[in-house]
Amino acid sequence: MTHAPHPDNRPDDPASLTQTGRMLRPQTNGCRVAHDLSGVWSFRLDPDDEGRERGWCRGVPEPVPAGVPGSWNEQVPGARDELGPAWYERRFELPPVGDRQVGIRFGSAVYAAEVWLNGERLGEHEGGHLPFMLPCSAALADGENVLVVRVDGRLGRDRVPPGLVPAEHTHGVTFHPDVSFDFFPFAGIHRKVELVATPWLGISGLRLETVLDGAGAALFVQVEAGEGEVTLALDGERITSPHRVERERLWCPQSPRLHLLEVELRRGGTLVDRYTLPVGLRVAGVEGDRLLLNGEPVELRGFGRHEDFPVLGRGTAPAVAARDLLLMRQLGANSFRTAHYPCDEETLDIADRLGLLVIAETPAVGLYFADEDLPRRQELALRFAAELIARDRNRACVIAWSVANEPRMNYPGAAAALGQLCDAARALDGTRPVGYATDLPDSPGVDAADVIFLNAYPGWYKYPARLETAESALGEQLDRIHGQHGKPIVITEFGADAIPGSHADPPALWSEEYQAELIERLIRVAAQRPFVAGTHVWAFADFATAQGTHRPQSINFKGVFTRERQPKLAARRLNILWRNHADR
Ligand code: BDP
Repeated sequence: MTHAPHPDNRPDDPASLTQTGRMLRPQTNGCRVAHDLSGVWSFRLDPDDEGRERGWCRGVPEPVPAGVPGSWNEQVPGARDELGPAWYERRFELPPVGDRQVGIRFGSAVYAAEVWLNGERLGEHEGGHLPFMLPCSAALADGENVLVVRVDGRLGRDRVPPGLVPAEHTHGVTFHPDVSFDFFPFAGIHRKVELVATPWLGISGLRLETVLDGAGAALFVQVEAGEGEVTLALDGERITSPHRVERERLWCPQSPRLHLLEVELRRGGTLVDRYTLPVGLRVAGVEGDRLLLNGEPVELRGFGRHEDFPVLGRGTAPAVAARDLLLMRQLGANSFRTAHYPCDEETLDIADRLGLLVIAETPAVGLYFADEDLPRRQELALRFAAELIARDRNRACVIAWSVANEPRMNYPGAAAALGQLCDAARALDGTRPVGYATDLPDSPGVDAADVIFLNAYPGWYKYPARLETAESALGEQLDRIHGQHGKPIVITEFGADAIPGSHADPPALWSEEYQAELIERLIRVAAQRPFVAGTHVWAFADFATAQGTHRPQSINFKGVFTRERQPKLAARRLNILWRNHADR
């Protein structure tokens, strides 16, 4: 255990709080304050991008009310296809923060945010779906404070995920707005905003690692903190690092036990800081062509899941997350992928509690490797992977990292770029398998992954309406990939669109029967192959896309549930297939 002062953790160093914010999620206890600023904010679109010049950073004129968290697109009438910039304002009275360093932490602003407090610029952050903290002690006023945020959701080739991408680097479909990925580019402040007060030179970082050790496991705890004495307790009992635990206390889907870890920092006998964290102890890894959890082969059954709900857009709500994850458990699923970006932290809290195994994905969907802006996209993809790993590395539920989804592999530099992303993730966290979801498993680059995450659509994009051909095609593809690489394969996407209420006997494309039948058949094909370590149906629920001629109602209907979370036939079918698994 180390508790040397973190070099960044200096009271006068603005980077210290940024770093702290990334690594330790805010909490309120006797030493810390996390004051939620969610609620009704003031909002104004700025399509001509004139707000900066007009000084809106001091207060937004003629705003409309808007809910935070939430996307603006389905919330503000007429704003559906507007991607910004837009301005948000929130006034608040300073809560009693005492003599602590204060920052403002955003769970996610899509795509880029610039922040002012009382007219003073606090900083900016690029990239959605990941938290950032901006120190603000010096800008705070005692009474009313005016917080202003400019959010820019516009698309660009120099962004990740990229937009406005030339057709030869996309799947060849045209959307409005012009995205190269298959979901609506919702914009806004999508997650909690908190005013965070923490002790100066307090606890700034925490890193946990569980290692199998004979009949049990050892938990290693590394604490970064200012000067002083650090103590640890697990479930109320003092421990030191490493701490041995018996096998029955390990976390797994059948028994998602969480233990309360308490970290305290004292100086001269006085309590200076305290941080608590519910932790699950478990070990994830790969051996040969098997994916292992706590040293035993594990099979993932579940879904790819978007954060998407009517009116909220991509704004998160714990009730929606709870319903989704409870429905997954009810069906007998044990896993999901956070496609195609990191999910909200409260969703991961629920996954930890329910024993769901999560493949956590970065926002790098639709990467392409043509020269234009390539270094910038790669730099961002690397940065976002690092931010994701810093946020989620202590999570029991997160068992693997996916560093990209369906990168276009038609450029010579593609394989090397993917290799660099996988290596970077492994260097930051050597405790979880790394991969990327690919629809092109025969391209070079696949060997960079520890697990092959395969997206495959036999019976839909390939061999549509031909159920038997779809089965044999998937079987052949799986055997070929396995023969070439000898690694475990998780089928991270397969499925078919089903328009809710559309029925056909015999099953036909777009009907609920066809979707149910195809999913069942392909799961059976996978089940015959022990090296297939999982099947994730695409998708958990229907979700909004940009407008395009191949997306009726601007919805991707591959959900097993509707966008409102009502079941289609496939949900019942999956329940029958999955209900007898021991780790339900
Ligand atoms: C895959 C993509 C996913 C799409 C899906 C589909 O990874 O984002 O939504 O296809 O077309 O290629 O439904």
